[in-house]
Amino acid sequence: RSDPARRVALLGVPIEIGAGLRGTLMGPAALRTAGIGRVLDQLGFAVEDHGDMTRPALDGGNDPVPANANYYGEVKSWVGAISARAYELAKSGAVPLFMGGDHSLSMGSVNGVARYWQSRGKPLFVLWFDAHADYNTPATTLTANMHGMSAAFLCGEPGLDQLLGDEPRVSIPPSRLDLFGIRSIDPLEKELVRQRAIPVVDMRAIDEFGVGVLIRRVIDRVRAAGGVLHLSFDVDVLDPAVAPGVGTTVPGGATYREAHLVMELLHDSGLVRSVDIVELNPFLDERGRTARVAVELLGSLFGMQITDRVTPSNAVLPEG
Ligand code: 6HN
Ligand code: MN
Ligand code: MN
Ligand code: MN
Repeated sequence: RSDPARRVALLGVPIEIGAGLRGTLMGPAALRTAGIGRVLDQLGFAVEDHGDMTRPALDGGNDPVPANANYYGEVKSWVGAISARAYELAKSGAVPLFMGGDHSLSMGSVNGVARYWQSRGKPLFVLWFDAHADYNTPATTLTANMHGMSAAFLCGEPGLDQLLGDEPRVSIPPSRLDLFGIRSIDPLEKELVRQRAIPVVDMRAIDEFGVGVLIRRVIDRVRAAGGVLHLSFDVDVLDPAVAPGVGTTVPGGATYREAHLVMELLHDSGLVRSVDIVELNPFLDERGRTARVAVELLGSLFGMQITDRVTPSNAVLPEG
């Protein structure tokens, strides 16, 4: 229990203004109600619940507000504060689990953990498990919603350059971002993803080759580089029949088992060091179904198994 990797630090990040619909601010409460703490505890983790962040005061900075970035000032106050918390939690040696909140929170969480791993000289890879690419900038967006810009921001795309305030900005090389499960991408966003040569596993690839082969390929790349992995899990990657409680449903998503297999293989890899769970909107959910599924999937990510057995020999082996 003193092994740091056996510690999970929960942090609620009740942000909702990055999305087009209100309600994700209830996400952390729903995840707790669905039993996230209990599940991790039963798996043998020491669970530290750091509570919910409070809405930061509006940043006094007087940088010009970019066009096409809704609630820029509010998102900016959140993101700088989230990044600072993320850095500290990663440094503490626990596995931070950032409970959103909309996906704009990842601009802070990933930046903060990336800063920590940079200081340790370890390459950080980011697995963006999402129906969407979130690779818009103020120049490409059709909605101006900032949750659609997080991945692009993290890869250093221009247009939101003062967003972190005093917090140092760490850019993720586009080759270390994996867009996984996507099926909705805007025209100029698609062009940018192509130009940057971002690794993409879209739903068609999952249908053709199977999710197991494709996630193993991601894991192998991280391991070969001696890296660690951040999972940014947008629950809208799941099929809306499985996870109706999200604001931006897209048909044709991951099935219940496809998503579990991703989580199970990620667990077996031993490479995941931090996690976001985002876009859960309890206001749109049906009898807590989506919150419950999200917690079950996090259970698999942290080691819940159907039968306790070693990973089959065609799989990557756990680290260490
Ligand atoms: N998410 N591409 C759309 C937009 O508004 O830019 C959707 C973004 C969804 C963002 O789900 O995290
Ligand atoms: Mn997203
Ligand atoms: Mn999404
Ligand atoms: Mn499928």
